[in-house]
Amino acid sequence: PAQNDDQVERSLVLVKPDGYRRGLTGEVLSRIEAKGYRLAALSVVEATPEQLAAHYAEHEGKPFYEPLVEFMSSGPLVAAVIEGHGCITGFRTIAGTTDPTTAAPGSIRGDLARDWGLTVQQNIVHGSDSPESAAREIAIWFPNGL
Ligand code: RTP
Ligand code: MG
Repeated sequence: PAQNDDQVERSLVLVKPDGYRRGLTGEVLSRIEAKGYRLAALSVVEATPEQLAAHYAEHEGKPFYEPLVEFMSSGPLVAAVIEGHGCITGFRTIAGTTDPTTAAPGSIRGDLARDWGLTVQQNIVHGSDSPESAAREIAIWFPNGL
């Protein structure tokens, strides 16, 4: 059947330092590919303070902002651009809700995120929440283009 090219999206996915440290990068990428999304770019990086300030600008001033930035600076992370029909909403669905405690079984956070003595911020992945966020975030993590 004909596909609607308007729905081909890109989303910025991060495997956060907890996911990378625990060796879950392959599991996350495997779920993305199994779902049918394509990897358009992939990189292991240590986030700079500037990247994190830009990425989390909407949360500046919130009580969890400083611990979040500290956690995101605690080790390497994996940045990826994924591509596919409806992949922005689709990836957030396979990621599960923000809090790993209540994230549905079958989701990345529901299946893999532990919260034993950890905080809600250690939830393995990030995914863009809108086309505007995706464009903004892709420029932050892939400043030289894809
Ligand atoms: P993300 O941006 O990482 O995909 O997650 P999200 O949309 O589900 O959550 P968001 O509200 O954008 O929050 C960004 C990240 O901040 C941490 N967080 N901690 N109450 C808290 O301690 C709290 N709330 C949010 C999480 O790491 C969340 O993913
Ligand atoms: Mg978010």
